Amino acid sequence: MKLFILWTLFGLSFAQHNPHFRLGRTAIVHLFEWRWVDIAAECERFLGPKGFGGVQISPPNEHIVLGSPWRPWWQRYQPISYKLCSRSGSEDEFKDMITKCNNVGVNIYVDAVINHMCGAAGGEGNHSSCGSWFNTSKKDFPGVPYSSWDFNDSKCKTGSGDIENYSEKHQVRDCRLVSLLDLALQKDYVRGKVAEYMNKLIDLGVAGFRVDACKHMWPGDLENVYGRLHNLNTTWFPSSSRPFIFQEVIDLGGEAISSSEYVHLGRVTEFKYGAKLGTVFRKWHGEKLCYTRNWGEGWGFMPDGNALVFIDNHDNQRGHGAGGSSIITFWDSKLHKMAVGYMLAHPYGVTRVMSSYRWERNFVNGKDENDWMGPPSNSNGSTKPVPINPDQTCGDGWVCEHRWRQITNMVIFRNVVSGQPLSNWWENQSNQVAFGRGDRGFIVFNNDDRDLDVTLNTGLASGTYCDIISGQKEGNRCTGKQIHVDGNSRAHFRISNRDEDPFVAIHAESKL
Ligand code: AAO
Repeated sequence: MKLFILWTLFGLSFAQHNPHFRLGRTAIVHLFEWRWVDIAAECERFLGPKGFGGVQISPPNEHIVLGSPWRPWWQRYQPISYKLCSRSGSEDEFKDMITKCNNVGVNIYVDAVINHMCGAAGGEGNHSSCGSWFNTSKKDFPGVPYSSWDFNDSKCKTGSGDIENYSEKHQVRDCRLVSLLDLALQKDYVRGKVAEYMNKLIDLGVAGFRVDACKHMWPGDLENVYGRLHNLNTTWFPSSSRPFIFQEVIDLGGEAISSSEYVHLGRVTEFKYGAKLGTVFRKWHGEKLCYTRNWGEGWGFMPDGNALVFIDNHDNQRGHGAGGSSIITFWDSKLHKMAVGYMLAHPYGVTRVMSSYRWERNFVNGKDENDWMGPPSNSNGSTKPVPINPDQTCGDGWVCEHRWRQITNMVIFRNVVSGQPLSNWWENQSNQVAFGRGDRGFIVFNNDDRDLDVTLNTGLASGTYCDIISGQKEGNRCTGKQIHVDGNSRAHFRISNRDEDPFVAIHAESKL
């Protein structure tokens, strides 16, 4: 019996670490604030053909609508009910997206906001994305329904009712995060409602969840909710597949709650990854790229099999959440391409690429006063479509980092080298490094203030390869630099520090 319990516990939990990527795919893209119809089109015209493994979508459930035309992006982190109509579209559009993406091998991961409902000052009325009425002073959400019984306030011991001190476990989990009404997840009824919402999504065909604000929920409560979840829909996934779970826990060290309390339940966002790699590529605090020789656990990150990694996310690219000023975003495009390239080449973790929209930044005393700005919108507040330009970039303020050639091609690189160990490390004891992935791929970075000119062992078979950073292989032609690998696997690399992209990457399928 004991063995059986152990088996079910471990069997269940470790299964939730698997993203269930299809067709040898390896990377997730966060299409932040995209509409469902645009995601469906993007799966068919771009993500499927280019080998992306999945999309993290913005929360699909009903949320508060704040002002007109104010509508900050973060209104979607204030649930009103679990009905599937949101700024991104209707339930029918949502279903259509899941079907279209699944049919081209691209998984959908839902951003699940289950720690709380809207802010305490949300008021009364039906200013919500499906028009459900609610009243925050009575804590009444008939759209679910939740009533005042279903919230944690009686457990919270702070004067304000909000979290005041992150070094006290109980208040982080029982009080309100920035005044958001905190759900009582120890209650069977609340657990049931949350699981019902997530199961509806699983049955529709999603592959898993980014679970928002996990630090603010007790691991035991989450374990109970996850334990109630259905297996994935067998139209697209093998039978008995558990949903992929990746939990947002910000752990940069020094707080009462650490990510290790959650790793048995699913993967956890490794926030140290982007913060540290940002410091390295910016060369702050004496950091050098050569110090990443033991990148991963060697840098104090969580075990590889538990980590979900990213260079920036929707919070820290605009000063929310955590990570600080070292975070490298699309605003620093040259460094961003290199850092994302490094992440995708390196074997550690399940990788997520950010895809953003541009907003007008307005720094006052170092803080961006426009950090609230929502996605490109029409005058009635509805989100604009994502138009595709003739050169395949996106228009109307959508940045589409995932469509930048260097980043798309590195997503393909990661697929090609999947399963191969890190090999043939080289460095100049400064900011020039190179490494391979077995006999499948090789990458060289020059982040120094001088040129790189060196002959290296690549581990690749002899032949001429097309560099997928300066160009790519098209038919049997290479639109970028060509790299010649000799019979001893050696190749000569020249990278000027003044190059638009001072890195070079080749792989088995970029061979001419
Ligand atoms: C909005 C308004 C609020 C208003 C509220 C309710 O901005 O003024 O009170 O509505 O009306 C997003 C936005 C929020 C927004 C919210 C709801 O970011 O601005 O509030 O929607 O609309 C903590 C959580 C983490 C959370 C992060 C933003 O732990 O879970 O805050 N992220 C998720 C989402 C996010 C969303 C929510 C959660 C809520 O990704 O988009 O909020 O659903 C420390 C702690 C972290 C903590 C940060 C920020 O970080 O460790 O746990 O994150 O502080 O409070 C150093 C430390 C580092 C520390 C950091 C900052 O770097 O090493 O650990 O300093 O102090």
